Amino acid sequence: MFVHLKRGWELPASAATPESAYLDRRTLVRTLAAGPLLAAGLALPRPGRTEDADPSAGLYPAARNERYALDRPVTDEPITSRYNNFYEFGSHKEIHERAQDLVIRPWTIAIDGLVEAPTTIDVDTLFREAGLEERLYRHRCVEAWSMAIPWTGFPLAKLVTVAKPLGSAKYVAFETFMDADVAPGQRQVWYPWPYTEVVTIAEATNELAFLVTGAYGKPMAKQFGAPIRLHLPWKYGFKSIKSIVRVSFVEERPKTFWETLVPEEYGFWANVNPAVDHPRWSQATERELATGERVPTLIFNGYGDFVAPLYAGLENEPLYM
Ligand SMILES: Nc1nc2c(c(=O)[nH]1)N[C@H]1C(S)=C(S)[C@@H](COP(=O)(O)O)O[C@H]1N2
Ligand SMILES: [Mo]
Repeated sequence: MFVHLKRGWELPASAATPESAYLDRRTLVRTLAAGPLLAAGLALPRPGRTEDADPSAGLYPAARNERYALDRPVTDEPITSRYNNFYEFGSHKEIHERAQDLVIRPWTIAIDGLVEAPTTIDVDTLFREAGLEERLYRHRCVEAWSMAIPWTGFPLAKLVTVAKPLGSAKYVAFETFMDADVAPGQRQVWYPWPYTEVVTIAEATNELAFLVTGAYGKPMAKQFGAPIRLHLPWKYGFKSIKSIVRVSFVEERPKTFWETLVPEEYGFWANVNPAVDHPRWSQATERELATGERVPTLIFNGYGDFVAPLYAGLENEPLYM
C-alpha cells in the first residue's frame, strides 16, 4: 500500500484490457495447456482455476436496495477488476490473474471468541439464509483513489445476530485465509500475516457495514476478495478485509495487519476525512478511477448521515487515520 503508491497512480486506468478479451485468451491458453496433461491421464494442475459454476450463482442478480444511492456513475468492471489491493497476491495493483489460484469452495467461516456457541458456517448456507441485496457504494482507498461499485451481499449486522455475542464482546475481529501455496505474498515474512481487521460492535451493527458476496450482479471475482469480504464505505479501503475465514468477538482490541506494520499511518479508526492528511500525502482530493479526475474528498466518504453518531464522545480518539 505505501511502497508502490507512485506506481499505482501513474498507471492509467485506460491500460486495462476489456474482461472478455482477457478471459478468452486465458481460457484458450489453459485449454491448450491442459490437452497433453489430460491425454496423459493427469489431473488439471490448478484446482482454483477450474471452471466449476459458482454454487451461489443462482442467487444473482439480487434486488437493489435504493436507499444507498451514488453521487457519481458506477465504475466499469474492467477498471475495478484490474486495479486491486490484495497483498496476499502481490504488493501492487495487478494481482487479478494471480488471484484466480484461490480456491473458494468449500469455504467456511469460523465464528468464535465471546459468543454463546462458537461455530463454523458454510458460506453457501450463510448466503441463502442471510438473503442477498444489491447496494451501490463508493470505495475510497487511503492512497487517494476511489471507485463506485455495485456490490451484492448482506448487512454485517445479520452475521452478528447469528453469532450471538456475549455482553462482554466489544470488538469484532476478522481474518483472511492463510495459504502461502496459492498466495505468494504470504511468503513475504515481513508482513504480519494473516491479514486482519477490527471494528467496534457499534460499527459492525451500523446499517452500512456490508458483507460482500458479489459485484456487478454476479458472484464477485476472486480479486475482489471472494467468496466473502467486508466493505465499510465510510472508512479507508484497508479496513474492508477480503476473503474472510474467521470472525472473532473480543473484549480487548487486537492490533490489525496495517496497524502492526505502520501504526502512525494506518490506524484503527481510519474514517475518511479530507481535512486530516496522511503523513505522506494530502487526503483533500481523490482520483476517481473511472475518469482519472481529481474530486474533493468528503468527510466519512459522504456517509456522515449514517455514521457520524457512532463517534459522538470519541473526539480524543485518532478517528481519521
Ligand atoms: N485480505 C486483504 N484484504 C484487503 C487488502 C489486502 O491486501 N488483503 N487490501 C485492502 C485495501 S488497501 C483496499 S483499498 C481494498 C481494495 O479492494 P478492491 O481491490 O476490491 O478495490 O481491499 C482491502 N482489503
Ligand atoms: Mo487501500
